[in-house]
Amino acid sequence: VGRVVTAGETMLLVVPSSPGRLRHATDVTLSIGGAESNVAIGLSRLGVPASWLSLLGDDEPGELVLHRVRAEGVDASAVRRVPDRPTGLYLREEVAGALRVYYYRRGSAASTLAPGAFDASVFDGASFLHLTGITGALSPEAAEFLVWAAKTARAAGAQVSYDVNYRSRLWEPAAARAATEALLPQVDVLLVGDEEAAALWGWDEAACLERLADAGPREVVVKLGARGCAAIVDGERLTAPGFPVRQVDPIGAGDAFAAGYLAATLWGSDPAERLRTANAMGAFCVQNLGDYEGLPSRRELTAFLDQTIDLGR
Ligand code: KDG
Repeated sequence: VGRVVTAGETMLLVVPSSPGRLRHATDVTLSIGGAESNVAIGLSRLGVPASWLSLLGDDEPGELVLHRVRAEGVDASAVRRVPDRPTGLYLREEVAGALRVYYYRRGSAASTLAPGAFDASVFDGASFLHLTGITGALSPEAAEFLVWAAKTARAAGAQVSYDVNYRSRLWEPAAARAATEALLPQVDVLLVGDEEAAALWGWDEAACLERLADAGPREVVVKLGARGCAAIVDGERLTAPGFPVRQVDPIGAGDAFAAGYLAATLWGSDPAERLRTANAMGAFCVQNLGDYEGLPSRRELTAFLDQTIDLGR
C-alpha cells in the first residue's frame, strides 16, 4: 500500500485522571494532542506506512511527543526541533459532562511552520498528504505552509486530503472559512463535520456536499457524528449509517474517521466501503478514553466490520 504523510502541530496534553475541575486535580495523565499525528497513528496501527511532519520545541514535552509518536510506528524522521520555542501545551477538563480545553500554543515551535519548512523530498512516494484546518489557525505563516505543502505534495504525485477541523478557541468562523476556501483548489479529498459546516458557512448537509464539491475536491465527506456520514465521490451521492456503540470520549473520532477513509482508499475499497470503514474507525475511537488509544489493528477492524465475535480469551 501507499504511504501517507501528515503535517501539523502536536502538543503535550494534560488531562485530569478523573472528571471535574482542573483546579482540584491531584493526578493527571500526560499524553499527546494533535489531530494530524492522531491520523498518522491510526494509519500506522492499520499497517499503512505513515509519516508525520512537524516542528517541536527543544524541550522535554517535545521529547515526550516524539517518543509517543514513534512508539506507534509513525515515521517522524523529518521532525525538527526549534531552539527557543516551546512545544505547545494543551489542558483539558470535564465539568458537568462538558469538555473544556485550554491551549498554550501561541508562539509555539509548530506555529513557525512556514513554506519550505521541509525538503520537498519528504513527499516522494507518498500517496496522500493529510492536512487539517487547525494548522491555518496557528499563524499566518502556518496558513501559507498549508498551501505550500499541498502544492508541493501534488507536484510529487500525492493526493491531498484536508479535514476542516474548525477550532473556535483558535479563530473566528470568517477567518477559518476564508482559509478553507483558499485551500480548496488544492484539495482532492475534503472531510468536514456537519456542525463545523454550519458554524463556518451556515450550510446544512446537502448544501455543504454540493457547494464544496463544486469548489474543487473530487471527494467531499460530511461527518454526521453517531449518525454516520454522507459523501459525494466523483459526482455520486452516498450515505453510510454510524455503528451503534457506547460513547466514552468523542475526541479524536474525526481523526480516526480520516485514518479509516484514507486506509480504505489505499486498500482499493469502493466509496461505500471507504465510508463504512471510516465510520467503524470513529466507533472504535469513541469507545475509549484518549484521542487514539482505542484505535484498532487491521485485524480488529476487519473483525468489527465482519461482526465476528472475538471471545478475547
Ligand atoms: O482532533 C483531536 C484534536 O483536537 C486534539 O488532539 C488536539 O489537535 C488538537 C487541537 O488543535 O485541537
